[in-house]
Amino acid sequence: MLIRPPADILPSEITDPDVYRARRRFIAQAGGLALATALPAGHAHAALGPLVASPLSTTEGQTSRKAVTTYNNFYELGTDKSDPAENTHRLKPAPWQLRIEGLVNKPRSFGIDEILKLAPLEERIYRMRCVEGWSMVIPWVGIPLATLLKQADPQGSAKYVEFVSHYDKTTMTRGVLDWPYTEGLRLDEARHPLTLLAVGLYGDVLPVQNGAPVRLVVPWKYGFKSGKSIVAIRLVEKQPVTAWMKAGPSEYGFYSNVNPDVDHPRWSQATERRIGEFSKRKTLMYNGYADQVAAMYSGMDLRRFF
Ligand SMILES: Nc1nc2c(c(=O)[nH]1)N[C@H]1C(S)=C(S)[C@@H](COP(=O)(O)O)O[C@H]1N2
Ligand SMILES: [Mo]
Repeated sequence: MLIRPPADILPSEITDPDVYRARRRFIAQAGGLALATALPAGHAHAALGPLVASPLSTTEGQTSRKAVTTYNNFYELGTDKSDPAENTHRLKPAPWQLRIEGLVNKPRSFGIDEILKLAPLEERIYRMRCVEGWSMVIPWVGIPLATLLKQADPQGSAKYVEFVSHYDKTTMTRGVLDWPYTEGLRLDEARHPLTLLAVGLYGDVLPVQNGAPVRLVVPWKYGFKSGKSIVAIRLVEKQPVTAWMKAGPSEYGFYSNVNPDVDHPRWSQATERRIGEFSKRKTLMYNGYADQVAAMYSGMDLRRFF
């Protein structure tokens, strides 16, 4: 195995008094070596360097790192929850380029190291609600997507943003979905301060199974809106048709905002099971982010625009 398992990194190697050097090391890992899995809890922040704690974070208890990194949906790496963590060799997260294209005045590509330099890295603890009825609380690390979009200078005609995930048919799942995995947001949703471009979790470089090296996190929408391992961000005029909309137009709408009052045809969305808890919780409107996001949907029929 070429990549040293992070569990083998001794605390003495990562307790660096110079936090700037620690941050640079994180950048080197994220941009070059790419850690396959996460460090043991407790050593996480030493490995990462300084993170800005976000006021947007929830104070709820976090889901265990173990669950966050072994109970995943990443169909390119297999359709069982345990598959992605077992099939990380199917995706090489470095080197990586993320293109911003379409209706922008400055189309360009970013390496991961360039993305990390755009803004201070924030830790944001977000609730995540999967459309299948389970939820987690995850400490993400990233920068606002708005910061990256600004770099490309979107044109006035851009109204939506399409996100394209990496796909390699020689190593990844065939069939199931119309690959590559694509997702979409309205431009105001993409620019919303809660929308995060994540490069890490639990203080470490993003594990492959969680969407290395760069994925989207949109906490008021069902989990599938948060595309993983993104290679292209495309500004467009018309609402994109996403991979899940193609697969099941009656089950997966474009908006997919968490809404306890609008059921999925196969599942009630009124309650959820927080991974690690026994009894169910009531699902909150917009996953508990209503104060921040409800205004974007005022006047819309949420049954029609589901
Ligand atoms: N490329 C890609 N992105 C994806 C998926 C996928 O299968 N492929 N699954 C989605 C779904 S359904 C969920 S719930 C979240 C899960 O993210 P996590 O495994 O980091 O918790 O990723 C989303 N992003
Ligand atoms: Mo999901």
